[in-house]
Order: sequence, then C-alpha cells, then structure tokens
Amino acid sequence: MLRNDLDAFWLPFTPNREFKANPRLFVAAKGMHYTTEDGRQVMDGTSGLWCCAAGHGRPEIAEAIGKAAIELDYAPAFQMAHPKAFELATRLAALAPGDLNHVFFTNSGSESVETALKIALAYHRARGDGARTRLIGRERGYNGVNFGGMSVGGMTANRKAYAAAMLPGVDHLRHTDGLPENLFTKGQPEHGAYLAEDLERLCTLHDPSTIAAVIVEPLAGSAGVLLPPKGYLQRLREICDKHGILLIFDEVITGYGRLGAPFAAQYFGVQPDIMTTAKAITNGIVPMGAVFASDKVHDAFMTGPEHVIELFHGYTFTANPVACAAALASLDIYKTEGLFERAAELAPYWQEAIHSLKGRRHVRDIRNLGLIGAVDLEPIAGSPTRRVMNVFRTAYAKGLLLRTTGDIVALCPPLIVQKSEIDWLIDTLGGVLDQTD
Ligand code: PXG
Ligand code: PLP
Repeated sequence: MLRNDLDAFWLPFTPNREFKANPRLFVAAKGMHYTTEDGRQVMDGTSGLWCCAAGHGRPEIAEAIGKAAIELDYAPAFQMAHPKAFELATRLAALAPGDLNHVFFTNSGSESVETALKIALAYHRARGDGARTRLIGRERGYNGVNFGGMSVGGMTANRKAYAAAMLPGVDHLRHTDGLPENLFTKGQPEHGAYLAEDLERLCTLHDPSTIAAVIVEPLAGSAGVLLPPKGYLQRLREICDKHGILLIFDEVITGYGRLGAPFAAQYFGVQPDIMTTAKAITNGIVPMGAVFASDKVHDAFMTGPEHVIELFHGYTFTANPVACAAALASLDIYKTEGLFERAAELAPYWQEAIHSLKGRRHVRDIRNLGLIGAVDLEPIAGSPTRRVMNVFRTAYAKGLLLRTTGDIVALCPPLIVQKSEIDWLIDTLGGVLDQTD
C-alpha cells in the first residue's frame, strides 16, 4: 500500500504515525471473526467497539438495510416522519424499563449524551424550575466526546486540551474503582456503596436546587470496566429523588443485552429518568443512537400551545429510515435468538474463565459482569500503557482482538460466543500475558 493511500484518513483515538507505519486493516467479518488484509482470521474479543452483539456479517440486517434504502432512502424528521420510526420507537419503549416510553433518535452515543443533557436542562425550565442548571458527572466517566459529554465525563486525556471549553456548572462524583477490598471480586463488588454519598456532598456544596441532572454509566466501560458496588446505584437514585434531580444512565455500552438483560437499569433494578443508548442498537452496522425519556420528563414538555415546537433540538439524520430498518432487524435477531438470555446464561461461565487468569503475570485485578470483563495489569514503572499495548499487539498477531484503556484489557465478546471460543480467548490471552514483559 502506498504511503499516500494512508495519509488522508486521520484516525480517531489512534497514534496515527505509528499506525501508518504498521497498519492493521480488516477487509471482512463473519460471526466471531474478522479477516485481515493479509487473509488472517482474528477473533473479535470486543464486539467491534462494543457494537456487534449478534456477531458480524448478519445477512438479515444487511437485507433489511438494502430493502429500506430502495423503498425510502431518506425522509426528513423535522415536521415529517415515516412509519418505521414509530415502529422502532414503540419496540424500543417496550424493551426499556419502567415508563421510559419516549424515544428521541440520534446517530451516536455522543449525540445521545448531548441530547439527554439538553432534555434534562429544558425539562426543568419547562416546569418553571430553570435555576436547575448544574450537571453532575463522574470521574473516569466516558460520555462521548462532544462538548457536553466531555464536560460531564471524567477521562483526563479527553479533557485536558479543551480545558477552557468545558461547560460551566459541572461537577463530578468520585469513581468507584480500586477499593483494595474489592480486588478480584467475581461480579458486582460488595464494598463502596458509600461512594454514592458524594452526591449528597455536592448537593450540600452547590445546593440541590441548582442541580438539573446526574449522569453516570451504570457500569463504566471505556475507562476500564468499573463496576458499581452493590447498593451504589440504588443510593444515587434515592438521593436524586430526595432532591428533585434527574438521573441519567448512559447505557451506550450496557444497552441491548450486554449484561444479560435488555438494559443495565433492569439488571441492577434501578430506574433512570433518561437513558442514552447507541452502538448495538443496530448491531453496529449503521450509526444510530436512541435516548429514552420517562413519562414525567416527556410530558413536562407537552403543556404549551400545540403549534409551538416543544424541544428545539434534533439532527438531520434523526430516525434515518435505513438506520431504523437496521435497528428493527437487529432487535428481531436479539429476540428470536434469545441473545440477551444467552448472555445471562453464559455469564457464570465467562466469569470463571476470566478469573482463571488470576495469578498470571502482571495481573493486579480482574473484573466481570454479564459478558464484560477486564484484566487490569500492573503498568511498567514510568511508562504507562506500554505493557498493555505490547499485550494488544501480541494478541493481535496470535489472532485475538482486544481493547485496551490505561493498562487495562477490556473484553466484551459478541453475545453469540461459544464456550469453546471463550476458552480459546482466555487461553490465548493467558499465553500472551506470560510472554509479555
Ligand atoms: N457514552 C458511553 C458510555 C460510551 O461508552 C459514548 C457515550 C460515545 O458514543 P460514540 O458512539 O459517540 O462513540 C460511548 C462510546 C472503548 C470505546 O474502547 C468505548 C466507546 C467508544 C469507543 C471505544 O471502550 N464508547
Ligand atoms: N428482546 C427484544 C430484542 C425485543 O424487541 C423484545 C420485545 O420487543 C423482547 C426481547 C421481549 O420479548 P417478549 O415480549 O417476547 O418477552
């Protein structure tokens, strides 16, 4: 490949010069595997980027997309609509917990987060409580990369170059990772529900009447699979209720079966007021996101004169017909193949498999929930992420795609994974750890 061919594409979240000196290209994908440019099979340990729950190359979705594109290529969603948008919103609302009955479509997780934050602010204003302008996020939270999500997010590297452009009036809860008493816990950690009291502290500092919403990932994926301690999310919900604050769950990773329930809200039994999703809504095949709002939130907007727009927000590609078709076909697969139930059934096997890596070289913690796992490595002193990148490259050479963040290996295989494939994945990773300095 000519160097010129690689020049124009500026890769996201990638060291471009290093990558272009030694590029990794996929040219096809089917089931659990990618095919590389040089014809190798690579097992997808990460469902793309947490997207491809039903595995790759699903003809049902591709056919639905093709049919939709021929039938109705594009329809505006401002002042117009098309039937599939309503069908999909109704299907999604039925799948969502409690009374999250209203769906606003976006094109990514980042847009879903911006939408949720704007709905939260506008909700309070619509109720005559417009002094509630503060947003509370969490350290090490990943809520996408646009200005709102970056501001409420807590990923230092994603924030530092834009310090002057953060939203005003944002504060952060502490994260829930790293309590020594929780190391190597199988499943949800026992200790640390008290960390939710941070929200009371921020309420005392700012006065709760100034706080519009709290946004957290029920399980933080991107920062390295940080689990909520037992009782933590319940306590956040109680404090929000006490003070009239909206609770937003960012379910961009946890949505659509990853934990063995449709959404993490159902898995943990905690009801948010607003929920953001994307990624697996279309099995990753075309971009789409969906924000869910409760009856209370939605209905607060439906009070003024009926000819006036209630929410000044939306995207050109909101409810794009082809994306709607892809999402409907994906939901069909999830349902007919019982993939959410399958994830729940496989979770104990996955848990034992990943925890079998305890005691291997460099491993300082292992975490898991549903079909998510993380192997947390001791960094090389003075050279953070170098070791995990070596693990990543060696695994890739052996035919296993991992995802890394900090010095953490994150794993989230497609929900179609077989037990024998879990065994191979864990064996391969163990071997790679043994041979990595
Ligand atoms: N919220 C959460 C919780 C996410 O995980 C976003 C918002 C933003 O979504 P978009 O579609 O705008 O990227 C995300 C995205 C990783 C990884 O390796 C995670 C994400 C994206 C890319 C890589 O963990 N999460
Ligand atoms: N899974 C998916 C993807 C769905 O869309 C639905 C319902 O719409 C369900 C599960 C729940 O299925 P059932 O109503 O058959 O219990």
